[in-house]
Amino acid sequence: MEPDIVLSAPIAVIGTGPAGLITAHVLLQDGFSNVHLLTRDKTVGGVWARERVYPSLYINNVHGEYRFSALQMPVPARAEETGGRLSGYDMCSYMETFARTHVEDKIKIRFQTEILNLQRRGDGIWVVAIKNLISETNEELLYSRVVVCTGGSSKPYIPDSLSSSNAEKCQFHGPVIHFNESWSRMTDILAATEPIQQEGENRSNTHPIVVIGGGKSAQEWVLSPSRRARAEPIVSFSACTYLVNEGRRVANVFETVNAFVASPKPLPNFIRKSRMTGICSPSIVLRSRLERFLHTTWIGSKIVKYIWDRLTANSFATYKVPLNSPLRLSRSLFWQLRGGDEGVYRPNSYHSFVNSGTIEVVAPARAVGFTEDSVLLSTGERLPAKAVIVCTGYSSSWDGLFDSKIDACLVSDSPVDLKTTETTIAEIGLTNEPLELEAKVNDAWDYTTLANAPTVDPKSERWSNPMYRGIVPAKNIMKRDLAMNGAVFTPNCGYTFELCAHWISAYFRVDAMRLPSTMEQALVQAERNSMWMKRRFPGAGSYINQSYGSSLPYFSWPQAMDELLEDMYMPSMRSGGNWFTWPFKVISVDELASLTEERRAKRNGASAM
Ligand SMILES: Cc1cc2nc3c(=O)[nH]c(=O)nc-3n(C[C@H](O)[C@H](O)[C@H](O)COP(=O)(O)OP(=O)(O)OC[C@H]3O[C@@H](n4cnc5c(N)ncnc54)[C@H](O)[C@@H]3O)c2cc1C
Ligand SMILES: *[C@@H]1O[C@H](CO)[C@@H](O)[C@H](O)[C@H]1NC(C)=O
Ligand SMILES: *[C@@H]1O[C@H](CO)[C@@H](O)[C@H](O)[C@H]1NC(C)=O
Ligand SMILES: CC(=O)N[C@H]1CO[C@H](CO)[C@@H](O)[C@@H]1O
Repeated sequence: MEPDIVLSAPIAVIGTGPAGLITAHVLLQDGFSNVHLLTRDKTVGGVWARERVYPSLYINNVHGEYRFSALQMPVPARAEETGGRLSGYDMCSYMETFARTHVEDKIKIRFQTEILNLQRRGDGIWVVAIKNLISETNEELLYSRVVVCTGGSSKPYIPDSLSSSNAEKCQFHGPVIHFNESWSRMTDILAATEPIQQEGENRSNTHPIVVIGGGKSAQEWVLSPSRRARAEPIVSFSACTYLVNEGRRVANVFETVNAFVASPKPLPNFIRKSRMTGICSPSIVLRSRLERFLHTTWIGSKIVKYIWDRLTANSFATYKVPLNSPLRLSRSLFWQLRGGDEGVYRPNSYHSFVNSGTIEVVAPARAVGFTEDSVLLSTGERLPAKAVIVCTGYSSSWDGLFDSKIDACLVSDSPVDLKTTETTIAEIGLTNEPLELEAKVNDAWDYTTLANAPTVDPKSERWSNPMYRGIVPAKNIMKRDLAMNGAVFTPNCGYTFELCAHWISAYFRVDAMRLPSTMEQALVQAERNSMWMKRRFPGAGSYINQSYGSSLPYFSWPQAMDELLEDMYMPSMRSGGNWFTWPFKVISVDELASLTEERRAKRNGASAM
C-alpha cells in the first residue's frame, strides 16, 4: 500500500487510560492523520480518571517511574519523606495535562462512547458497534485498524456467590459493592454503618464493613475509613477529611495476601530504577553473561535467593510484622506477580493498621456467601457485616468485545451479515485454550533459580495466551489491522506503554521490523511465551487475565523492552554504562524521547537506499 493511504486510513484507539493516550499520541506523531480516540468515560485517565481516584489512593510507583517521555511530571508533595510516592491525584493531573497538551491539541476525544462489539467484515473493514451514552443510541463506526486499550481493571469480576443478587437472595440487605464502585457509592456504605463513637470503645459491639480480598484494592480501600489516619502526619490525608472523620469498623477477609516490599529509607535510584531487580529475576531469554551466571549456576541461584530473602525479611522488619501475623500469608516475593510496593514505613498504612489491630483480619478464610446479617466463610464461621466491599479483581476487558452476543443490540439495517460476525473471534484466535504447540517449543528453561517452584493445581494451568509479544493476537499477525496496548504486565507502565505504542505504530506503518514471517511462527512464539509465563509464575492463570497479562515480564521488564526496541532495529540497553556499571544505571523513559525521530531517520535512510 502507498504510505499516504496507510497514514490516512481511519484508526480507532479504544480507551483513554494511560495506554490509549500514549498510543494516540505516538500514532499522531508518526504521521497517522485519522486517529479517533473513544472512551465510555467522561474524562481521561482510565483507572486514574477524576471520576475514579479518591483521596487515600497511593500507587506502587514513585516519581519518574510512571510518565511519558514527552512530558515531565512535577515532583509530588513530601517527596523527601515518601521517596516520591505518587498519589492517585498525581496520576490523574498528569494524565489530564498529557491529554490536553499532547493529544487534544490535535484531535477531539469522543467521550461517553461505549464500545459494544468489534467485528471485521469480509472486506477487512472493522465495524465498531458503539453506544452513545448521552443519547442512549447505538451506532456503527467503520475503521481500517483498531487498537484496543481497554485496560485490565475496567471490568469487575465478582464470583456469583458474592454478587449483590445472591446477597439479596440470602436476605442480606446491606450494600454489596465491588471495589470499582466503592468510592462513587461511599455514601451508601457510610449510611449502612455506624461510626465508632470514641477511641477505646468496644468495637465488637458494632458490625463492621467487611472487605473481601487480600490484594491492593482491598488494602487501599480499608485505609480511608480508619479514624487512626487522622492523627498521623506522614502521608497527607487533607483531602480525605470526609472519610477519615467517619471512622468505621473494618474487617478484612482473605486466603492469601499480597507480598509487599518496604524499607526504612527510600531505596536509592541505582537499585530501584536500574536493571538490578530485572537481572535478579529470571527472564524468558537470559541476555547477559551476568544473568546466565545468576540463573543457571548453583552459586548464582544461591545469590539470587539470598537477595530476595533479604528483601522480604527487610520488608517484614520495616513494618515489625510478627511471625504469626496474617500478613505473612503471602507467596514469596520472587514467585509473586502482585507484590505491593509500600516504599517506606508509614504509620497509617494498611500493614500498620493490621499490626495494631485497627483493621481486623480474618485469615486464612474465603468468603463464600451471605446470611441475613453476615458474610459466610469457608470455615463455616459467620462474620457479622453491615456492608460488604468485594475486591475479587477484574476480568478481561476484551471478554465479549469480539463475540457476537451483542448482535441483538445492533441497528437493524446493519450491513454486517451475521455469519461474518461470528467468525471474528475465531479469525483472530483470541481464545484461552492451549494451542497444543508445546512440541514445537524448544526451551526447557532449566534455570537453577526456577527449582522448588510452588505447586499449583494442574487444572489451573490449562490456559494459553495467544498474543504475540503481548501486543498482537498471533493468529492475526499478518493482517496488521489490530493491536492491544496495556496488556504487557510490568511495574513501569509509562515506559512499557510508550514503547508498545511505537511498536504498534511501526507495525501498522509496515516499517522494517523483526517479526515472525508466518502466522504459524507467531503462534509458536505465543505458545512459548504462555509456557514461560506458567513456568515463571505458577498459578498465574487463575487470576491474570488477557487484558492485563498477555505477557508477564514483570520484574524482567527492562529485558522485554530491549526486545521490543530490537524488533524495530532500534538501539537497546539505552541506560548505558560500561561492563561494570550497566546493572546500576537508572532507566528513564527519557531514553525514548527521540524514538519517533530515530525511527523516521531509519525509515528515510532505508528508502533512500
Ligand atoms: C486500585 C488500583 C491500583 C493500581 N495501582 C497501580 C500501581 O500502583 N502501579 C501501576 O503501574 N498500575 C496500577 N494499577 C493498574 C492500572 O490499571 C494501570 O496503571 C493503568 O491504569 C492501565 O492503563 P490502561 O490504559 O491499560 O487501562 P485503564 O486505565 O483501565 O483504562 C481503560 C480505558 O478503556 C476504557 N474502556 C474499557 N472498556 C471500554 C469499552 N467497552 N468501551 C469504551 N471504553 C472502554 C475505559 O473507560 C478507560 O478509558 C492499579 C489499578 C487499580 C484498579
Ligand atoms: C463498575 O463496574 C460496573 C460493571 O461493569 C459498571 O457498570 C460501572 O460503571 C463501574 N463503575 C465505575 C465507577 O467505573
Ligand atoms: C466487648 O464486647 C463483647 C461482646 O459484647 C464482649 O464479649 C467483650 O468482653 C467486650 N470486651 C471488652 C474489652 O469490654
Ligand atoms: C486466564 C483467565 O481468564 N484468568 C482469570 C480471569 O479472571 C477471573 C477472575 O479473577 C478468573 O476466574 C479467571 O480464571
